[in-house]
Amino acid sequence: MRIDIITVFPQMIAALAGGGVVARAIDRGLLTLQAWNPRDHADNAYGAVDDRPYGGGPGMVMMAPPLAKALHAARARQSGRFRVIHLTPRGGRLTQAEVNRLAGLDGLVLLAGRYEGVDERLVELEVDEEWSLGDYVISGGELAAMVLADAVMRQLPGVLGHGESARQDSFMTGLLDCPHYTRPSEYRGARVPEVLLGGDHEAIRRWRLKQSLVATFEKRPDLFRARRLNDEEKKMIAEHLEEKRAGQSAQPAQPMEKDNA
Ligand code: 9D3
Repeated sequence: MRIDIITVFPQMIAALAGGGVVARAIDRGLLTLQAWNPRDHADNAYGAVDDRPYGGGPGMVMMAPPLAKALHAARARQSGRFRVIHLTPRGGRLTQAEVNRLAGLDGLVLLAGRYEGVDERLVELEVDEEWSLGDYVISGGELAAMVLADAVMRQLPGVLGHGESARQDSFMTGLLDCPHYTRPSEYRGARVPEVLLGGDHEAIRRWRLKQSLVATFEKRPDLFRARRLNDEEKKMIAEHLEEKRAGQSAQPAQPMEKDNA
């Protein structure tokens, strides 16, 4: 795969090649990564790539011409099936399903904006898709582009080690992961759950599945509702609810948490 990133902070992208799955993919010849700086394509004497917004208001807007020139230079290096993707808070929230789809392409051109955003005409003329990481504000599109590149690369065959690729990622199964433990078997008085110390693989499978189901039920009701349960899983959740009920009546009622109002 080839990934080009359009950014006024190409140094940030260099961090991607310094370690992790992206670095490994580059080392193995599975990925070519290149950053393109619109500043190198600015037509004014100052190398300015931003200007004040028409209509007034705070901040600056990235100008279309230098972005378009950087984008066209990147496009010229792409081949096969590729998409131009703008990372922006105005995009839909990126999901594993979209990441998997993008991993099937030959290349990506990622547009990382700064300031208040990018001139909309550049988006209309050049961009195929717009994606956001989620409903919180970060300072620019670079970190989002790096997250997308990492998520896509780990889906490519040969990028992860055997142990890692064999393992199903939790968002693939629709459940949160179970908790993990390693040595020592006792840490600050807390023991590793007994079932994990024995060799009963079926008991371990059931324990992990129940932990995953309960964590998803308690922390991610949105994921839980979207997932169909089989009979074994329904029993585990029923057990959990019974344990919770029993646990509550055995204990004095918790004082209600103070709200922030
Ligand atoms: C109220 C105006 N702000 C929109 C929320 C302006 C603004 C803030 C921060 C415009 C751009 C940015 C920089 N953020 C990104 O480029 C970005 C982003 C993000 O802030 N959150 C989640 N996903 C992404 S993807 C790119």
